[in-house]
Parts: sequence; structure tokens; C-alpha cells
Amino acid sequence: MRSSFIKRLEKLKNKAGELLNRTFDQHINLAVTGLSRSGKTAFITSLVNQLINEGNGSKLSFFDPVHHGNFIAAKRVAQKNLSIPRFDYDNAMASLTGESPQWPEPTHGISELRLAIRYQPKNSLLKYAADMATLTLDITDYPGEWLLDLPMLKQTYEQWSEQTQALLTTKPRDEYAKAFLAKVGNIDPFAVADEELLAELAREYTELLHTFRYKLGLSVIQPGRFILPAELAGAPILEFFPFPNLTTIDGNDYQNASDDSFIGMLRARFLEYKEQVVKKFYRQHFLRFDRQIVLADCLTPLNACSINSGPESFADLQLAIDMILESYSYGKSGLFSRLFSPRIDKLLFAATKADHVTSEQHAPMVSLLNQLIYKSKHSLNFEAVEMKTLAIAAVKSTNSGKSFHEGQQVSVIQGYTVKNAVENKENTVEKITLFPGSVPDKLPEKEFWQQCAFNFVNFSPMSGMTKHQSLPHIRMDQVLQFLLADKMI
Ligand SMILES: Nc1nc2c(ncn2[C@@H]2O[C@H](COP(=O)(O)OP(=O)(O)O)[C@@H](O)[C@H]2O)c(=O)[nH]1
Ligand SMILES: [Mg+2]
Repeated sequence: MRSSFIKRLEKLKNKAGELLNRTFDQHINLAVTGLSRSGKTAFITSLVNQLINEGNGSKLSFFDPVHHGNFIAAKRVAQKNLSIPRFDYDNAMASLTGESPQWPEPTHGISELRLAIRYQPKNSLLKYAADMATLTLDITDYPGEWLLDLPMLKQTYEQWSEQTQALLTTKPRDEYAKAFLAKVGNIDPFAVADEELLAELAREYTELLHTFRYKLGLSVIQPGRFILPAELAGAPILEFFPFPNLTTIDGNDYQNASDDSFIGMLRARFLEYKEQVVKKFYRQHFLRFDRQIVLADCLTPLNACSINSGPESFADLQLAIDMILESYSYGKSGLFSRLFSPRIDKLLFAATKADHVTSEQHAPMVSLLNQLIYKSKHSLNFEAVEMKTLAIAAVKSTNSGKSFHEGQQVSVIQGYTVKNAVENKENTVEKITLFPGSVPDKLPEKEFWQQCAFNFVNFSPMSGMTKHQSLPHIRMDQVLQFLLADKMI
């Protein structure tokens, strides 16, 4: 009699659990972005790794569900959106944990991964109904460069050309862009377009963008898709470029330029790009995000003084962050309004690669990033978005310690760098110990760039990491706490 009563109670409880699980919001669409090489792939790999290997040596004491013991387990499950490439977790882990550990191959587009996280509800209503609940976490990785295209939506081709020309004729871009601008300047805008020439100049413009990004360390790259085209590589929709001195052309002539003229064709492709590429991304993906993490590598631009473009590349990063954040401001501008703005409730900024500096430099890293986002944070209308800034290392690749230098004790870091990577295909690594310099806690001034005192090297991942153990990290638990913990109570 009693046992059948308990059985019925259990059954009821399960039923109620199912129901509640369906009605409760147990789903998060987490978007991860940042400019190329800001550390997105490493970040997602580590986040997934920390969750699925929880218990195997993980250090997640600031993540309440683990700390309070209600985290049960997480596993990868099939993603819902079949048309988006899967985030290649296995390959990334294989690179990191191989015999000579390597950073994962860079990715060039959007990818997705879904985790099912089991936990024991303790405080929410769910605890009356179920011993176990599931939080589904959809993680989307997409290039921050794609968000740099948003401001183009408000511009005409003329305006965009004018603005881009201004950029291309100032330091440090001018030197590199001269030849390209001269070539375009030689074209009669009203002549019938030569498609070959258009394609060639578009290629040249794209190469310029690559130089700006990867040689000069600049961040404002427009159109952002040009350097990370994903499935659009080689498509004619990416074959356009800014046309200099358009404002000197008669307005009527410009308006009436025929569709097959150079200018007509460039204008048409620009418009098509905005419709089919920029808007499409916002509609298809951006709208469904609930939470966003923006990764920023503030250390690389500090290193840029050695190539003489420190101040510019830093100012450029600031501008790029402004442009990226514009995507999250609600309501203010009629054009973007609700059509493109996702209803995100949490926005996390992470200064990545914190393992490149000693731990007392983490606070300055955070205030530096806060300064970079300060302007946008105040000028944009973020409604009820909760924000936080952290200094993190997704995959910690150094150890810190103390050393003596000229009789003084100094904090140093120790890690491995690849020695003679080019000549020596064997990839021998070399152990180095260094004091990388102090991170300025506000936007660096002239003296900082003159001293050129900041020096950090690219470390290789540490050896000895294994697939079934959690990766060493800095503050990934605080990341999880901010992004997930409130949904697991
Ligand atoms: N030391 C260290 N280096 C990192 C970390 N995360 C990323 N990196 C470095 O940054 C590079 C780019 O990272 P990746 O995740 O591929 O950037 P993505 O282009 O944004 O996906 C890597 O190849 C590493 O050299 C980290 O946590 N620690
Ligand atoms: Mg990547």
C-alpha cells in the first residue's frame, strides 16, 4: 500500500518535472565573439572542456553550481541548427594535447556547439519537482569583424567611399594604400566596367585589409567579411571597394550612372552586400542570442610599438570596439532598432591571454579594457543589460614566480616558445622566463609608446595536458558564474 503510494508520488514528481522543464527557461544561446586572434577558439574549447571534465582536476571554485555541489555533468549533444558548421572541439583538443602541443587552427567563420548540462535544482521551483534538471547551452562562435560592418548599413556607397578614403590616406594605412588608390583613381567611373579589373582591384583591396590587420595590428577592417569570408570566399558579392573622390563628381551624373559602368556596378554590389550579407547575418543569427561574450586582446596592440604603429593601432582597437558595441545598443537609432538587436541580458567583456603577464597586472588589464569600452558604454543605450569585465586565460600556458633582478625581487612568468619555427620543422620549444612589462591601467600615453617597454612573446600551450582532464585556466570559473550560474539554481 505504502510503496504503491510512493511510486505514484514519484511518477507525479517526474511528470511535474517534465512539465516544469518545458516551461522553465532552461536554455541559453551564448554568442562568443572578438576580432580574429582574440582567442575565441581557445576560449570555447576551454569552456566546453571545463564543463565536460568537471571533477577531473578542474578548478572551478568560483562557479557556484560546482562549489555548492549541484552541478552533475555536462555532455555534448547534437546541435539544432544543421546548416551551421559544428565547432570542432575534438580537433582543438587534439592540437592542445598532442605530443608537441599546438594552438588550434584558426577558424574563418561561424560555428556552433550544444551542451546539455545536468544539475540538481536547489533553490528554484524546480526543486519541488525534479531531482535533476537540464540546461541546454548553445554556443555560437562568430568573427567580431562581421559586426564591424553594421555602420555600413546607414551609409550610401558615396559616404562609405568617402569615409574609407579618409582612413586610407592617414597614418599608418596611407603608405600601404597609395598604389591601390592611384590605380582606382585612374579609372573612368562612367566607363563600361571591366569585370576582370574589378575582381583584380577587389583582390588588391582585400590584400590591403589583410596587411592592416595582420601586419600593422589594426582593428577597423571594413568590410569585415573580406578578411573572413567563410562560405562567401570568391563570390562576386565581395568584389567591390571604395572609389576615391566621388564627391568631386556631379551628383546627377553619379545618380544616373548606368548599371554596367564601373561606378554603377560598385554601387550595386555595395547595396547587395548590405542586404545579402550584413543584414542576413543579423537576421539569421544575431537576433537569437541571449548572452554575449566579447573577447579582446589588449596586449597585442601594446606590443605594436615595435612596428611603430602603437598609438594608431590602439586607437584603432578602441574605434573597433565602439563599432562592435553599436550592435548591442537598443532602440536609439531607428534603423537598427529591434530589427537587429538581440535581447541579450548579459554582456561579458574579457581581456584574453592574461597568462602573458604576471598576476598583479590583471587589475590594470581590466581597467584598460574598461577604458576602451567606457565611451560606448555611456553613449549607448544598453537598457537592462548586465555587464562585467574580466581578465582571463582560456588555456593558461605559463607559470608565474619570483626572480631576482639587480638585487630586487620581481614577479616573472615562465613558459615555452617555439624555437626557430621556420627553419626547424621539428618545432623544438625553448623554456623562457621573463618579466613582460607593466600593463598601463588607462589608455597609454606618449611616454608609454616612446619607452616601448612592453614585450610579450607568444607562448606554446604547456605539454602534459590530456583530453580527459580540465585545461589549466585563469578565471574561466568566473566566466561560467557570470554567464550560466543564475540559470542553474
Ligand atoms: N597564452 C595564451 N595564448 C592564447 C590564449 N588564447 C589564445 N591564445 C593565443 O592567441 C591565438 C589566437 O587564438 P584563437 O583562439 O585561435 O583566436 P580566434 O581567432 O579568436 O579564434 C592562439 O593561437 C594563441 O597563440 C590563452 O589563453 N593563453
Ligand atoms: Mg577561431
